[in-house]
Amino acid sequence: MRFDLLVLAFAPLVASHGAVTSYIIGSTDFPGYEGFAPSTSIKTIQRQWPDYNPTLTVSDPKIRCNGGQSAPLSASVKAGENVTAVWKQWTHQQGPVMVWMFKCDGEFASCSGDGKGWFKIDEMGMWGGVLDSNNWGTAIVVKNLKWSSAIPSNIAPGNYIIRHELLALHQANTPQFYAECAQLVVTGDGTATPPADFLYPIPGYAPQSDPGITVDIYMGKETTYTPPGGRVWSGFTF
Ligand SMILES: *[C@@H]1O[C@H](CO)[C@@H](O)[C@H](O)[C@H]1NC(C)=O
Ligand SMILES: [Cu+2]
Repeated sequence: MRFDLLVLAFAPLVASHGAVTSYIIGSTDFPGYEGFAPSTSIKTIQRQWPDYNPTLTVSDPKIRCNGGQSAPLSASVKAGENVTAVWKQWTHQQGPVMVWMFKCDGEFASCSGDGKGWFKIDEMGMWGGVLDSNNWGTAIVVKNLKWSSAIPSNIAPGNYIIRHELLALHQANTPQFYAECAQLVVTGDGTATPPADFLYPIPGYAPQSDPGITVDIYMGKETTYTPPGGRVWSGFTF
């Protein structure tokens, strides 16, 4: 009886949300967590996360990596190469995709992602002028269950956290943040680092009242949308 109730309680949540469940770099697959069981998982490059549930406020520490603090492995990627995140399931078609990085000072084990060090390397908001549409980055994730981003080609090598964020806006004024992180060793002979005005803290990369976060997409008034958290850093700043 209890068991049935639990199943009923969890089924809709599991069916309607999602998380990054693996990564592809070059021709290599890097598994992430599945089945909400980090403690019994094989070792991964992904920071552990407990469930598919959204984070509801931009100031919640869980927004950083869905609760994950560290991972035993890391993946090597050349500057300029693509990293593709894979979602086993995803259903929300309104809201931006944002991909962030954070440069670690040293080892991953002591790199928590604290401070104003997060910068965007990729994003897709909305196109076509109608917020209540499926012309959104997250709708592309529904279709492909993948998102591929290039690591800036001239970025300084080192240890980085990569963070894939889906911000679901289908509930008016009730944003849902879904973000997972993985550990990357970036190689190459680049020297670029993002200037201060591209750097944000996570949690707290914008106020909850940011129009890119708290928005009623059904109001029919707005025709443009700007993802929160500033501009994408391409690696080249002139
Ligand atoms: C690599 O990432 C860029 C975006 O940064 C994207 O436009 C391109 O399609 C990706 N390439 C592949 C092969 O997925
Ligand atoms: Cu959901």
